[in-house]
Amino acid sequence: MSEETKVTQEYGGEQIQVLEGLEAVRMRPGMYIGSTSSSGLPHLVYEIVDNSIDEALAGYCNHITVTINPGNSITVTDDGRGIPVDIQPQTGKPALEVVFTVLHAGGKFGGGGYKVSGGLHGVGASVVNALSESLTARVYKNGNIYEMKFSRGNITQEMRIVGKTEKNGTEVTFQPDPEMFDDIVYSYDTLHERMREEAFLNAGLSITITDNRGEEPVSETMCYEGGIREFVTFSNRHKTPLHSEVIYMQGAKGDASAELAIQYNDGFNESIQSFANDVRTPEGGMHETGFKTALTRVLNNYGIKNGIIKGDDKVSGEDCREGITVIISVKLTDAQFEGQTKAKLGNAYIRTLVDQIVNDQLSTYFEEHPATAKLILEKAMMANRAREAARKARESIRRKTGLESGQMPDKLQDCNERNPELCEIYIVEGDSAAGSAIQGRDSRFQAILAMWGKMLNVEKARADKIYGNDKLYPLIVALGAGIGEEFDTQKLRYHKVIIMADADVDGAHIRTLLLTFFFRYMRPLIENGYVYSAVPPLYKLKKGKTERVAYSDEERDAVSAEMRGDGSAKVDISRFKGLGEMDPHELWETTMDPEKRSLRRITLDDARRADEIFTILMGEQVEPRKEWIERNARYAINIDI
Ligand code: TSJ
Repeated sequence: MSEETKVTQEYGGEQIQVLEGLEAVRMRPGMYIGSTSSSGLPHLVYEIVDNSIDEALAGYCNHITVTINPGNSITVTDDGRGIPVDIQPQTGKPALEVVFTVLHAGGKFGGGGYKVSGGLHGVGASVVNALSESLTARVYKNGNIYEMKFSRGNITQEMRIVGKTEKNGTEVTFQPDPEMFDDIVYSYDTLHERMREEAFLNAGLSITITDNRGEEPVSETMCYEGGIREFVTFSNRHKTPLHSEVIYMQGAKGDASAELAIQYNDGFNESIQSFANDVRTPEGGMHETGFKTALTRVLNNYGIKNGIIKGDDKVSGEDCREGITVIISVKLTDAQFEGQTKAKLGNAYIRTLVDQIVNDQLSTYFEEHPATAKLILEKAMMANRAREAARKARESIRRKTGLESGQMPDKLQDCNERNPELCEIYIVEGDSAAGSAIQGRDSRFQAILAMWGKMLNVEKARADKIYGNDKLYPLIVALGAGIGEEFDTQKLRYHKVIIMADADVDGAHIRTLLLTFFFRYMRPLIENGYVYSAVPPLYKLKKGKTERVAYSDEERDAVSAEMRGDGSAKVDISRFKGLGEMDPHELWETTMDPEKRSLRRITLDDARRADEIFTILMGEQVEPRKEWIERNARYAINIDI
């Protein structure tokens, strides 16, 4: 910014400065919204909605609406005070104009007079404006309706009064610029999921999301008086709770506040969802650390004080978190997001705040609810015993199979290269596909692991059983990095772990199982971006001697048109039934050759979703499973449960 300002000062024109600020956004949109692929598109909506949420946090707004209009423009409204419209002394322009034309104007404009409450959010209205083909802002304030219009960041209509009103609020409609985004079709589900999250995180705030693109509108209004308490109930909806009441804690110091909601279920997995200023922090950070330390301390202290823990059978942090579902939400004015993906909260004082809240309030809760305290502590002690048993089982397996001898499983056709950074392992389902992969691969750096048969039900199995399972054992040994709390990425033998499964129901099933397994027992594998899904072609097109493949329906149509050319010779289109059907050369050419293949990197979100589907399919509860199967009947026919 400062460099641009310098340059524009030479030109001396304020208007140029504004444009250059927004021009920078159009030059490098990814820097401002993360990505211009379909994953970046929803961020335009979040940037706008954040402003309304700030208004709600300041106590002036109760209801926000988000509407997807036909043509994929978006309208966001709120019933707050309305963006200020008076002329700012420094710029001589209406505040409304500054909000949409000056980069990072929010929180600063008005010389403190219009400071966005708490300054929590990005206030990226100008970024959204720069990336919109058109944008209309209407402010309902002082009895008037003010309107101003823009296109790609430039003013197309100065602010003017267009009518009278008794309402207060802001309404913004924008059309994402197709020049800036690969795809401008909004996903209702994505926006719906995020808005639901915002509604959970801001108790009492009502958010309506509507999709007006179809024949019938689709709409849902979400308002949770219980806030993150209801978020926990929702997260546990497919699980069986250990205690009926959600434990809620909350506190504040200075500008910072924190709230937590906890409920254990009868499963073994740990689900911690943490947020800072309503932004997900998938890699945790100081708020999670503070929580974990305090939880372990409170449980051990309670156990010792009440004679439940005797001697040195103290429970570990992991023991205390088996079967826990917790939401941690902190709000602070100077949030520092760290790590490669900025997904980790770095402010150390938040650790102290959360630790204190949990230490004081959870101890009190346990004193007042001894039955719940006992259930939770006994679960942790059970986990402790199981962990001890697992350790013994592991050692005996090591002795029996020489895990440490470096001997590799029969099912693995290893590669010659030894540097993990250069090595790839393909996990292939089915004998014939594995056979083709073994023959087709480049054995210098590509290893093949064949896996088949129905895999283990990881949800019900505990770590000790997993070690003995003959389906997963070769995978654990081949990767070489251990499992669970012992998992060590330093020891990983391949930095690309590629799941190669068919594009059908069985393939989806295998992928879900593997992702669930990685998510639960080798999570750093996914966090470090080592897991991929191979993308096999769907169609084969033939014209005379020429053969081409296509990876989607669109590509099939395009390639077919291209092959047909001007002539009218017939193009033969057939569907690949499965990987097993391809010969080794074909498989190499289409799916394995690093020069030509495409790989899809699996994100933590993908894995979390897999875990959820898996829980539904394999869990104890019959109702959600029935519902899921009915909803997905067309895909689920072959899923064996
Ligand atoms: F992104 C945005 F700027 F375009 C936008 C802002 C979009 C939407 C849908 C809403 C808003 C917005 C801004 N809603 N409410 C506000 N409130 C203010 O900007 C505001 C109003 C009054 C005062 C004051 O001190 O009187 C201060 C502020 C920040």
